[in-house]
Amino acid sequence: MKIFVYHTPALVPAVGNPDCAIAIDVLRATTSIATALASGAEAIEVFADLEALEQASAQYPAELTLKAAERGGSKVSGYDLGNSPFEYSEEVVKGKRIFMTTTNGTRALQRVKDVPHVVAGALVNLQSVVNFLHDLDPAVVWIVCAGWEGNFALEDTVCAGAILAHLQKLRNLAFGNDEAIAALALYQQSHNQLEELLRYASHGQRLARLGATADLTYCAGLNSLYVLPKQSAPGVLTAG
Ligand code: 3SL
Repeated sequence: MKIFVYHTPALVPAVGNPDCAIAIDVLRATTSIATALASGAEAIEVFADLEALEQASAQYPAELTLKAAERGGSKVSGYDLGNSPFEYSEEVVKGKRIFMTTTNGTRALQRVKDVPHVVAGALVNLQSVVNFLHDLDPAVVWIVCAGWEGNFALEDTVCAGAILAHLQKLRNLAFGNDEAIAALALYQQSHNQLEELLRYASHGQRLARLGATADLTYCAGLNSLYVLPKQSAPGVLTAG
């Protein structure tokens, strides 16, 4: 298995044929997606922009639908949900299809939607992702970090490194690029201080300024959920 890590969706090569892609947005989109599916949501459908979300959600029965939108860390006014994992409780999301757009995370998922196998990864569901890769044994994997508005984000890269570190315990891996080696080194250096790293990261500081410090603790919770958000149709994630 050969694994490439990309720090942002823009760094993903225009051509290439991976067998599998893992999209990561630890703060907070893929953490919230994992939480929603663990809480019994029927599916999460992801969109890069509000217009596409509105068009698609209008085709779906309103009583089975929730619309989630985040920009700049805050809920977009008029939407049912923002992007805090605490909003995705069983009472709120069970049986619902969630139409979601976020600043970076849903765009990372959109970027890889044509790859044969797509999964959303976060620290909270790390082992599920590792087990999935070990069982599937794809020849080429892209780990695509959401980053923040085109820039590197520590929390996503450390999660990429965590996947590599834990997968390496199960099998031999080939590193496809230097970013993969750097991600592994970041995780090896900081695996005992994941919450501190998230608080230190620029987006962690942005969320703290918005009052979302409990989210940082939650998003740093390694393996707190056993759920695999897996693409079942382009842009649609269900519990695999
Ligand atoms: O960038 C994103 O997609 C979000 O996860 C950002 S936030 O954590 O909701 O601010």
